[in-house]
Amino acid sequence: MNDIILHHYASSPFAEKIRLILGAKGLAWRSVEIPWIMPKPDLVALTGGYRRTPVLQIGADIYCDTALIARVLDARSASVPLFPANRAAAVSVAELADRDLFAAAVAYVFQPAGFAALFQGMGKAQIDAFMDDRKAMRAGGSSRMAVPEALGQLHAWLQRISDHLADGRRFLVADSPTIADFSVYHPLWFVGRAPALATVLGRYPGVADWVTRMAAIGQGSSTPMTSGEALETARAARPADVEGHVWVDYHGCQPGDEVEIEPADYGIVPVRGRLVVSSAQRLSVARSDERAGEVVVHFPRVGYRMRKG
Ligand SMILES: N[C@@H](CCC(=O)N[C@@H](CS)C(=O)NCC(=O)O)C(=O)O
Repeated sequence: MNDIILHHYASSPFAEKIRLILGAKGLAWRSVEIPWIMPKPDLVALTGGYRRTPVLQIGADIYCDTALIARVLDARSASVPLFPANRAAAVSVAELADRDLFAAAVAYVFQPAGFAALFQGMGKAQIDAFMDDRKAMRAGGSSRMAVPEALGQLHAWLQRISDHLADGRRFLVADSPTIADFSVYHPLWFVGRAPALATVLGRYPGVADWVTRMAAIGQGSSTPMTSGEALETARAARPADVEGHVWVDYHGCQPGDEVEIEPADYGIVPVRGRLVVSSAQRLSVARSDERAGEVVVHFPRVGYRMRKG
């Protein structure tokens, strides 16, 4: 009932961020493979609309976005602390990397040599479906940058990381990896999946060594679970993570108000429910689903917007 269930697919960089955190913390997890394009009916039954990857489930608590998932896992295991209090800047580095370095890495890989690696073994119809899905996902949100811009930004990031590591430190801000390391790592891991393009990393040997160190953390131990079993697990459980959060309100909301929450950048699908957590860092709604039962869907505040009514 308390199992850590990760809904993800192998080639997702943000999922790799979480898989590696699970590995670093030595947490056992259940692995639900989700489609990498819409429709994702079983995932959406749990989330109420949120479609991005990955999503973490613990019983009837559903956590969206790796910024929040990382905090939940950090609360679950103190080993390899992701948010050391005396290294608060790690969070800002992570947010920047999740947004800007990720955008640059994806845009850089989205060129013929990258497609060849990414779409290996796939037919034209599947590739077209993927491209259409991502175009639709970005409608009304941020668009993908052109390859030359992406390459320029990637080099700027790599140079900065290289300079930062030049004093011989093993990880970015502490003696062990923090959220900053995991967030900087996953976009570079994605570039590494396209060998013809990954040569760009070779020009920064200090970064390449750090990437090797991060990769060695591994993904911990997981056992497969079907999406049907995950839905059953949610249905059989009661949401547990709604107590003990101090109510912090900027929207004029009371507990129980009907609200909609959605990402502010892309994949903008509102999730509707009754607001049950409104804390400094988190917004959570309770909702009822025919197949998933009574669930609570949790979002980080940063990067999301909420409407009343
Ligand atoms: N801010 C989100 C971003 C997640 C994200 O963009 N994930 C990508 C995959 S790496 C995605 O959702 N792609 C579309 C999809 O999987 O349907 C997070 O940290 O979880």
